[in-house]
Amino acid sequence: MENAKDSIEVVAERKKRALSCIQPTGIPTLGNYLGAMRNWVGMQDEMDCAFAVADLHAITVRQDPAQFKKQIYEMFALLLAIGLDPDRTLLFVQSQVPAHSEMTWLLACHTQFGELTRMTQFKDKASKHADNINLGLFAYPSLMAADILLYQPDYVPVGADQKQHVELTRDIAERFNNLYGKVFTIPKPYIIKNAARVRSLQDPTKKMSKSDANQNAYISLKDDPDTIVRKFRRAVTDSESRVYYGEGKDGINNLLEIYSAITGLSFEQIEQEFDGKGYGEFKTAVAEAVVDTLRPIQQKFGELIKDRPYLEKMMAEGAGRAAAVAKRTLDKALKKMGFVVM
Ligand code: ATP
Ligand code: LTN
Repeated sequence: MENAKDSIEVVAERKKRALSCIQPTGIPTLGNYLGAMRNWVGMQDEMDCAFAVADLHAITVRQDPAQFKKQIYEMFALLLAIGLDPDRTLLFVQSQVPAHSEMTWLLACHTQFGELTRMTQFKDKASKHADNINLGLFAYPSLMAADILLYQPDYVPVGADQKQHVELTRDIAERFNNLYGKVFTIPKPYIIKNAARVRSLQDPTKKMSKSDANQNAYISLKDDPDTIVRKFRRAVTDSESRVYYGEGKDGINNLLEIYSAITGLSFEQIEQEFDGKGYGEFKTAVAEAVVDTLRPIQQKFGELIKDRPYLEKMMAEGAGRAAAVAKRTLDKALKKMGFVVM
């Protein structure tokens, strides 16, 4: 009796778990930061967190090997620079944990062709890279499901564009559990409403994307203060001059969302702050708020990126810890399916 009671308490007290990953396909934008990465930092206080550089996902489109390697180091350094703490949080590089590739095959055999053809990201990327619609691009969600399910997270903090992939992961996990018995925790997408979809500064109907051909469309986390101010000054708005959130004001709405996400002020408070002032003044204020937010991150990043031995040490530690967790889930899945696990 004693034991049963104890175990109930332990279950109730288990900290929630969260996992997310980011592809090393370039320097992240303000959209990646506000929509996803910044929220990860705060989550460390409440949950057991794991975050990874999804390098295997990045090769679904062609990468130049030398550039790719640089981007993997940069993304890992950036995770540290934004304030993810390797003492509390599991930080690792996906390809350094072989269980991700192994689990992908098991899950690919439980992912339906029809499901994959419905994925918006696949349709988008297939049309952008029409000369290279490879099997990996199509199977991308099975690898993402493996990333997630190996760590049994309760939440997957992502921007709104990834919700569909997390929902497919849930379907795959439920299908697997129904067939073989409970192996996987069913994860939920965790989408921060504020800044879930930061828009392009040049076409505010589209999301801000680091692969946009027009550099004025996005703020890179590496942009210097002058560049940030210049890009915000050029941001596309509308022909009015009053700062308020409204229909047909996509450009201003986007700036309001960015400013609100950074300052914590509500739209009403911001509207009051800029009452009687024009777009120029508002754009400058948004730019300055962004510069102030990025300054400490850029400083830390500058120090870390010069120290490859330190980054490699952190990668090795993270990969070791991640492999132990991942192997446990992989073995459980293999056993339940009937494989002979040694
Ligand atoms: P790419 O431009 O190369 O397709 P991306 O900029 O969309 O990539 P990812 O690496 O795919 O970036 O995304 C990393 C995380 O950032 C994901 O959780 C994604 O949902 C989030 N994210 C990406 N763009 C935005 C945005 N504009 N606003 C809010 N969140 C975003
Ligand atoms: N597909 C995601 C990156 C990604 C991911 C994951 C996110 C790969 N594996 C696991 C959350 C959990 C993207 O393109 N942003």
